[in-house]
Amino acid sequence: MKTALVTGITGQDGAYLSELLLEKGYNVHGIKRRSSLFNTDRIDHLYQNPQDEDVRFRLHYGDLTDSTNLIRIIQQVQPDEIYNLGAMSHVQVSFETPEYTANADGIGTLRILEAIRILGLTAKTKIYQASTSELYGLVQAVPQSETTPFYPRSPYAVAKMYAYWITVNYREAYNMYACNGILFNHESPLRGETFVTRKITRGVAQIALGMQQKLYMGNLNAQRDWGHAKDYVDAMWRILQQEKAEDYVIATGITTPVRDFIRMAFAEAGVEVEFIGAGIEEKGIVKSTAAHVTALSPGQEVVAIDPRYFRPTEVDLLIGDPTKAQTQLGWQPKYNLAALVKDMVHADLELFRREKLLKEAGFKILNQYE
Ligand code: NDP
Ligand code: GDR
Repeated sequence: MKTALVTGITGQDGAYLSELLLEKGYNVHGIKRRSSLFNTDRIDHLYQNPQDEDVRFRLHYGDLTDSTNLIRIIQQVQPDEIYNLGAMSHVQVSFETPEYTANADGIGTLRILEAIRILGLTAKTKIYQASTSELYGLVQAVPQSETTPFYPRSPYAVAKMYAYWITVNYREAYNMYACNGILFNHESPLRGETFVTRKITRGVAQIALGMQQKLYMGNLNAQRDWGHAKDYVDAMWRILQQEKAEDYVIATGITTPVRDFIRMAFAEAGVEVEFIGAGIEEKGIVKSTAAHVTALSPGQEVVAIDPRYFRPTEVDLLIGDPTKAQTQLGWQPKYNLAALVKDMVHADLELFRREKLLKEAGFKILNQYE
């Protein structure tokens, strides 16, 4: 039975990966941060009492900014595989917290690699590093593959660039099995509430149920290669099961503007929308082709642009080339964009139907997020 250690286990990918590894018979250990409120909603269904027999899912308190804690946990767990998914993962927030982002996302990866070396586990422990399509940043060429040059456009992407190269360097310097999965955007009903897809599907659900009037958005022209997180965690596992440690792009190969995701999400909830207006310009660039989006029936404005959501530097276009993953890993996604949108919209409709019932019964409803 193999043992895996997952950082970022309370996040979207950590939850799906834990399910997959448990199904495959792994012992799964996860690192979670202490917080003043419970932060384990996504993995509560996997929880086992430490007192139970045959416990295969265990959590440890820890933080990627704390090396001694990482060394202690890795020494205790002696993992066959580490999936380093922990990160301050929000691109826009990284402009507000650049130093912390560099520490957790960049140096955090170094701390894991060094812990493996210090503990003499270089021959035993394989490492997966959660690298990102944000590394490509300012478009150099499309579709983006393992050989496309990087040009990061945010403190998040610059921190992840350090993590990418330190992983490659430790593989070459110490012969470690350490790999980068360069994953393009992947979403799901478990996606954090402030990422664009989930913000849209939550907004659409609330508007369709009459619980909210309008959604305020940023740049609707950005194009992303969106896949389903369930498919992408399978790729992470495959990356660590190869003869040789290598880096892989994981993507669908299809790109879609944010505007079209909005249209698809409203349509899934039975609301047809029309985009109106010339758009908003900033630094001479039209950031959005529509100033307003109106539901055709009953003619209500349902989306408006708020320039506060424009980023100081934007990543305009991402399209991945997953050929290497398809041929070498045998990886194929099961979900296309329509199936992803359907999954997310219906999960949020369900969630907000319940919220509405609670609200009508006099209970407080969930926080609204930006
Ligand atoms: P989430 O934001 O959903 O989850 C991030 C996880 O990291 C959470 O468990 C969070 O804990 C944890 N975390 C944050 N800071 C620290 C820290 N200092 N120490 C330890 N843990 C920390 O991200 P996703 O699941 O979407 O992404 C997983 C990884 O993949 C991230 O590294 C992300 O940057 C990367 N990535 C994601 C892509 C995507 O499209 N989803 C694409 C490419 C890469 P808490 O719950 O307490 O906040
Ligand atoms: P991204 O994801 O920055 O690609 O990073 P996000 O969903 O935040 O943004 C995608 C695009 O949508 C535009 N956008 C908005 N974004 C947000 N969050 N809120 C808005 O209101 C809004 N309006 C328009 C953005 O400008 C952007 O162009 C995600 C994260 O998961 C990273 O951790 C990961 O590395 C990359 O995907 C791949």
